[in-house]
Amino acid sequence: LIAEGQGTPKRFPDDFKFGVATSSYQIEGGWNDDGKSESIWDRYVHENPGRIYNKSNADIACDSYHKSDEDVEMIKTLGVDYYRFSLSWPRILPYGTTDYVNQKGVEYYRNLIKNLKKNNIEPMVTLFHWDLPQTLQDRGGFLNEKIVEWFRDYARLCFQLFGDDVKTWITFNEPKQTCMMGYGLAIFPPRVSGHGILEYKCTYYLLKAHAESWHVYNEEFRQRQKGRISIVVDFSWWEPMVANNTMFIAAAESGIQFMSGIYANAIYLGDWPEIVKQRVNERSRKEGKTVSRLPAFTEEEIARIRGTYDFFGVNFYTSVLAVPNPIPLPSGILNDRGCLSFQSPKWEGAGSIWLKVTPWGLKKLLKYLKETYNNPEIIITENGYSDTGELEDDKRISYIKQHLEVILEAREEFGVNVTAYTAWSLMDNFEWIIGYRDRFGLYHVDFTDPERKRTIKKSALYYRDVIKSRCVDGKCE
Ligand code: GBH
Repeated sequence: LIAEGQGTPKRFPDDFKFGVATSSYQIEGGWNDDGKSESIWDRYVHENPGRIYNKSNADIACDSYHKSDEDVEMIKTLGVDYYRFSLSWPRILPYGTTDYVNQKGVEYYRNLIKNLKKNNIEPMVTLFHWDLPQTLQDRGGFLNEKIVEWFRDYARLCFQLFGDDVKTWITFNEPKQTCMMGYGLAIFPPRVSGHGILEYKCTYYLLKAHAESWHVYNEEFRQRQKGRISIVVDFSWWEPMVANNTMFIAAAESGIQFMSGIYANAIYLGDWPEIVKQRVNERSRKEGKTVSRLPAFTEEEIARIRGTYDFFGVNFYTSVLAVPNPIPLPSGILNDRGCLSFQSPKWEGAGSIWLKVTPWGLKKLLKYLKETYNNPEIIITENGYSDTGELEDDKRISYIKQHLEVILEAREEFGVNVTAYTAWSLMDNFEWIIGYRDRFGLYHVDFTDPERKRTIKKSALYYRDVIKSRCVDGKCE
């Protein structure tokens, strides 16, 4: 029954968990229903329609605000152990702070959570998946140190409200998109150009906000609620473009540290990654600055942030090739990192230009995470494939299958402690600035239909069979 001793292990152990994910802004709609206030994404898409593919927005999206019962039915069909979704901060706290709680918003999530529990699906809840209340943005957002309190208080409220039923919490999803994309490269809202200063400042406060929330959970809730809480960092695998060349190997290490390690190091090991400190401090000096562009953590801060995790949440989609970039460029995180990234034209593509199919990269990444971060328990919190929405989505099946295979291999060959896999996404949804063009769903959503009709795809049936059989082929020979 089990392919024991036949090379690649094909079967997942019974305690390995499977899930499926979404996020609030990408699916809910109901953007101003029942007292919800604007998030920075609402503001951005309304004021800059031209910056979103096809001028679309997520005012209605999948209309999950009115269809969560149907969503739960779909999740149930998959047979997953858990559903990863996010709470909309401005739906719960329209003014951003806990002075006023929007009961209608709370009720929406209460019903969803109760409904999941009733169907034996564990909720895995992300507190922040990019939709900051606009009112907090108006007060500086992540550049105001008060974000640490705002977020901590919002987190505490959520633990109070939902913590009896929610046992897995995630503070921030992909801090890179908030800090580097939002306050550095200015591609995502609030689109502030950071010039190698603000993206680091944002990261500094975000890490403190994460840590304070972890401490609140640890001290005030853990004993009674018995759950766990961590952060989710997105990693691409960085492969040296030239193997066995120290310059290229160093470029890859710098790339992964500046793009991802910077959000994990303080939490899992303490302080910024060494290479980030070295490079930014040195470059700041050369620029004639008396203070580094990278905020320095005090010893107290390092101690307070270190260890604020219960598992390692990682989103993985793709890989890049690293090339050293010795040309000194103006300040900015992409220049500080001293390397460039490319993707090989030989790699199989997907609907999204940035997404190339590289399961081998996940295998290498899992080994790297084990070795770099002291062998933490790893949960793959997102992994998925985009296309144009076909129902016979064999390429998505192949993508998921290949990634599940390497997870088994990494467990077996390197002893990596990966305990769960989350498919992104339950259904086609608002893919940020790409609008509804790139489809990641296991279910198709018809966005031209006022009912937002959902249709099951072949990949959903495949995933269901994997979960049922616990084998990547969907059956165990
Ligand atoms: C995740 O981001 C997100 O958590 C999720 O919300 C999203 O739907 C999903 O993955 C699929 O994208 O436009 O060329 O500048 C994954 C990381 C970050 C990859 C933003 C694409 C933009 C590339 N994504 N990035 S580009």
